[in-house]
Amino acid sequence: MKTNIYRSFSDSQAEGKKSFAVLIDPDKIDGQAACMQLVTMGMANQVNYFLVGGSLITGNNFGQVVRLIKDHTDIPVVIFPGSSMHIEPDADAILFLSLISGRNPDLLIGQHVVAAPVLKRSNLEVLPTGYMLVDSGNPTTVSYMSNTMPIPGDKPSVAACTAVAGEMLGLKLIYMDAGSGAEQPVSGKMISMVRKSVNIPLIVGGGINNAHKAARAYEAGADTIVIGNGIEKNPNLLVEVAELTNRYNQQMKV
Ligand code: 1GP
Repeated sequence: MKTNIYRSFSDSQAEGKKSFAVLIDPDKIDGQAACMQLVTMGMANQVNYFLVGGSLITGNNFGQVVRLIKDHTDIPVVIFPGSSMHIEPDADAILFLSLISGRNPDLLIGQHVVAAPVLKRSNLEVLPTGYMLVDSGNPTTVSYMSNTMPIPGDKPSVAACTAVAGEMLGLKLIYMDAGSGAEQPVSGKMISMVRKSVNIPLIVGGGINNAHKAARAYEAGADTIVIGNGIEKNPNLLVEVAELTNRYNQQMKV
């Protein structure tokens, strides 16, 4: 079983380093040129990961987007699947998401059973991930599509207990997500409480649409932040957050 990508998450966490993942939604990216622009900017600014996926993918260019990125950069490509159909063997790894904030058995274990034999035959590194949706003020695509109730944004202890349970079940990453385009990102208080409660790497995303919010998530204890929407609207945000990430990591060396 491959472990390289997981090791990069856990080594960074152990060293106190932050990492930055750019999410590309194949449905939203406006053609090859726009995708290439992000790839080029990602390389120039040492982005750590490209995540490819989304909770509702209606087009058929998922594989094309993965291959385009893989053909032009060594930055790892990690699938962020919306369903068991989103498996692309040309990627490096897949977040094997169990939606532990919800009580929908299909997203806790059902789709995984369908995906397991396909993943077993593939060369993808499987990253067992406790996925936690957090209420952000407005209904997001992911909360609607998953038919689950997100964790209330003002209940950090519920989030912490959920994350601890995920870790005890053997999940290797926790991903807290306010949902793509969320009005409010996950609060610093919730991030900080979850960070203190578990030892595994913590990914945070949803609604981080400026460098200030990115800094707040890092300060609160996120090891990795994911940005999609904000970069779709303003590609220069990629540069700003990459600089922020590098600044954090330089401080760690002092
Ligand atoms: C969504 O966490 C990701 O699932 C990223 O969210 O698109 O709001 O950056 P944004």
